[in-house]
Amino acid sequence: MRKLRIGVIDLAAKGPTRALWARVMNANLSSIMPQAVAVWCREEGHDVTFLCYTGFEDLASELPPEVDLVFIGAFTEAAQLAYALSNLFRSRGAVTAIGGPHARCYPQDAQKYFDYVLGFTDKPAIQEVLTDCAQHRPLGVRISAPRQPAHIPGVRERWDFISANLRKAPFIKIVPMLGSVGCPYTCSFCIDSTVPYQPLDFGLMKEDLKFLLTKFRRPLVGWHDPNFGVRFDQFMDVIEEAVPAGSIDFIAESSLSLLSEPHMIRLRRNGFKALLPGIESWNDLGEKSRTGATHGMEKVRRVSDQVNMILRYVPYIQTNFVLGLDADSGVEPFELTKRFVDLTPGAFPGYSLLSAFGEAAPLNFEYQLANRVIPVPFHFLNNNSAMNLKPSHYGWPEFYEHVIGLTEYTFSPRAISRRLGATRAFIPRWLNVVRAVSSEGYGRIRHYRDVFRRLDADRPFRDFLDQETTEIPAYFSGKVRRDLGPMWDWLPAGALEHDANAYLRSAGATGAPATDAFRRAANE
Ligand code: B12
Ligand code: SF4
Repeated sequence: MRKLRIGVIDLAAKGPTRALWARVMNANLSSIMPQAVAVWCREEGHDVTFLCYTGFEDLASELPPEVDLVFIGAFTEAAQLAYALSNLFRSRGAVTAIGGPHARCYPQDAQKYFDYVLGFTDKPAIQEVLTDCAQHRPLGVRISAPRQPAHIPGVRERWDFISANLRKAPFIKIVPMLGSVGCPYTCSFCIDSTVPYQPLDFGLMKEDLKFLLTKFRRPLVGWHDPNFGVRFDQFMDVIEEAVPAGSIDFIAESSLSLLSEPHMIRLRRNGFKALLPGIESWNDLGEKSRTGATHGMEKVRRVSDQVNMILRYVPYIQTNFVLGLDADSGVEPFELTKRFVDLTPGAFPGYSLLSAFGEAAPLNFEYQLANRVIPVPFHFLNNNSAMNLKPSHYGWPEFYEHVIGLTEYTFSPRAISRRLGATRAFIPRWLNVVRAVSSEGYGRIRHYRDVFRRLDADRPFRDFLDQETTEIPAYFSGKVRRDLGPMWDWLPAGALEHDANAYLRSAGATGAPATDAFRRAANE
């Protein structure tokens, strides 16, 4: 095989930003897989240039100049930027490939703009692209490994790329690691509900943790596992056998059901400093928090007690909620969340607007069947900028009024100062304040107020959200244009639109959800 010049681009941002929170965090949002792809390409003997775009670089000048093949990793919010980049690289004669959450959720759309669209990705899948390395236009080829990979290069192998990213992080430097893929639970709204749980190589994890102690005085590891600690004791054994207790700090996303007091004791001993459990709703999704049939205020008290208990063991906790779920109606869910904020002042609540990311989850099939999905441009699909599902029990103005009320309550001077008072450690205390006064708190309040105003004043915008037209309103296109800057000129015609029911159509006559996992099950 000829030696290829390969570019690997990790889009951790969707466009330029100056937000303070982004300055602190964006370099820490780098993904593991683009680094893994870069390692695999080098192992095959190719020249690799790697770039993680965090929104602070001059993208045009940092792009790898002469390449035969480019891999781009993108979330859906960065899809339009990815499409523009692909067009630019194609104009220079390169072949392009996309992988990551967007490619998994919207493969049919990505095929229109890339030569290769990767689903589950392992080394053989990358080798297939490297061997073929040809133009596939107008429709790209879809390549997917039969399942999530059993081996992903560890920190030592990815170190060149990790260290280059972390040089961009001003003071908090999070090393991304992965201990498992998939999840044994089956929450139908989740991309991992159909992906079998699979721990990765424990030996490699131990080696990586030891390696990190040679690089940092006190490393900080962010576990990217969809649900960290499913095999709790095994994971704790790995950490305890690898490094002295408390020598590495850890952050993990874990379901509330795994965060019992005995587990918290062990997590604290092992250096866990931040946890991100999902609460989602007071009326639904009990499976995830294991609150079963408990609803309403009873669930608020129970969850709040548990979160306050967790806060005795770790200094930082972000509790995630989904707003606009079908089980919710009226003002009650929002008022219950305000009570949670009162009862749990040390927690940082993360609010997501209900979103259906293409074929991510089985539930999205039902949303499309019911014709509820709105083709909001990908650029806004990040759980906050816009919502692509009409809430079933709220009109838009009523819904946004509640969202604004809750966000204002959560980031009021009173709530911010109570959070400050209830957080013990220095960095978490101030991180919470920065988050609140930057893009994640005040920024969102401004944005939601703008949306609320437009629901009344901007007819094309409202008609689009009401599914009376599919014409993209000027509000959306103008914003994409501003955010993409010079890259806007490279956005292919029609790339702001997408088929919101592509999943439904791809399932065809069988009526079966067409996620990677369903396809695999069908093939076996
Ligand atoms: C860990 C995680 C995070 C971490 C780390 C993010 C990161 N940059 O990697 C944090 C907490 C920072 C995060 C933030 C966000 N996240 Co997140 N996150 C996850 C989570 C739980 C696990 C993803 C993971 O790493 N899995 C392990 C890897 C190995 O598996 P995988 O992701 O399935 O990837 C496979 C393939 O897609 C492919 N692949 C992946 N990347 C690439 C890249 C290339 C080049 C190639 C060829 C292949 C490839 O190979 C992998 C192996 O088969 C998923 C939910 C889930 N359960 O998957 C959500 C998820 C990916 N996140 C999501 C969202 C929306 C966000 C946010 C926008 C939320 C927000 N408003 O802030 C931000 C965006 C951050 C950013 N721009 O970087 C959505 C994405 C939907 C979408 N289509 O965009 C998901 C799917 C959750 C959901 N809502 O359903 N997230
Ligand atoms: S527990 Fe979390 S990761 Fe697992 S299926 Fe449910 S939402 Fe997804």
